[in-house]
Amino acid sequence: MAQPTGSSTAPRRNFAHSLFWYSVNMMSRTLRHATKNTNRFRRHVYHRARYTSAGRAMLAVSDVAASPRDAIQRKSAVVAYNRRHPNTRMNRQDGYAIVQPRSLPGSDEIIALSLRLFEEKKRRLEAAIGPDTELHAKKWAFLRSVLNNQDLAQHPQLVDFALSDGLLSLVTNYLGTIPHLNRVDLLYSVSHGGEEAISSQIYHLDPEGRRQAKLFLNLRDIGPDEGPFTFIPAAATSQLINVMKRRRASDDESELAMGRYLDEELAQAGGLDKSISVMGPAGSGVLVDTSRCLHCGSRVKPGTYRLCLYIQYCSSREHGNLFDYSRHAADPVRYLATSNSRRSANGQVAAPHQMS
Ligand SMILES: O=C(O)CCC(=O)C(=O)O
Ligand SMILES: [Fe+2]
Repeated sequence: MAQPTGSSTAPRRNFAHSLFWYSVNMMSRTLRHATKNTNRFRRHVYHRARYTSAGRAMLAVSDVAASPRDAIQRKSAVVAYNRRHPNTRMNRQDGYAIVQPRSLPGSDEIIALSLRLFEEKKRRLEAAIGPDTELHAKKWAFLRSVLNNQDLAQHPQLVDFALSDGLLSLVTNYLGTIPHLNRVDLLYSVSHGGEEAISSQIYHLDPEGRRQAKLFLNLRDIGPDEGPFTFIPAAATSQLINVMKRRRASDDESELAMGRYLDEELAQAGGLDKSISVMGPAGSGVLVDTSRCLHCGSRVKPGTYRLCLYIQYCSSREHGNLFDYSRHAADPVRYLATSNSRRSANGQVAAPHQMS
């Protein structure tokens, strides 16, 4: 850093010069650290708020307060849309709708396309080393995202299926708003080689929003060995969580992360027999509110795999895929459902959701 000079005062000047640059470096490092910690703190507060009803209410208010015009637009659009497409299949109290094969219009073509894309990508997916962060690497060991934004741009039928009246109306009637379409993907689940459940294989609630809807559509026959998506209906979930929270409060030893519940803890609270595993042939599936229904999945046995079409609709603004919203410029409902995705333009989406 210090430039060599020929004069006798050079060593002292060099020293002062180095000291100056050292201090500048230290200062900018400290600032960088402080910003990083502030962001981490903000994320932490936000994450915690999502697991209490008071916190969720606060987030709902802050979502509306952040963009009241957007909230009003969504509300008025949904009233008109739901009037045209009434649908009570997704139960408000229990937060889910089981999908029978062929019950969603257009699903046969989408299943065929998804399987073709998976075959094309499978080899590359298996050879890939996976993401470089510890969190994503852990998830990558058993749960892999197959499609990226480019795939969705090349195969808009997938997005059109996600936004088709036959599917979207289940979500809008349940959520009471035009949701943000957040993710469209194929989830490829394999055995991670161990017996123990890790990450989202452990029962949990998702952190996004107060309500959301996720479609898990099986793309091949799924039995117990293929690690079916498994959930507890919302009404039973809230009763169980109250019981388990009370138990945890009186147990100093409990160190489990908020929003995560081990099978043993659920069994003790009488909850495991309330769980539903989504098994069946290709085309079977579930549309489920993973913010309100405890769930887990991808507990795949060695030698087999699970493949699902995965579509996420959020009531809150989240980070997900980038969709070509210009295709929907003349359709207010679809435009509202996709236009927020421009905020994800530069991001990589590596994990199906942000749970650690
Ligand atoms: O792998 C699964 O079935 C569960 C994934 C999950 O927890 C989620 O997508 O929210
Ligand atoms: Fe989840």
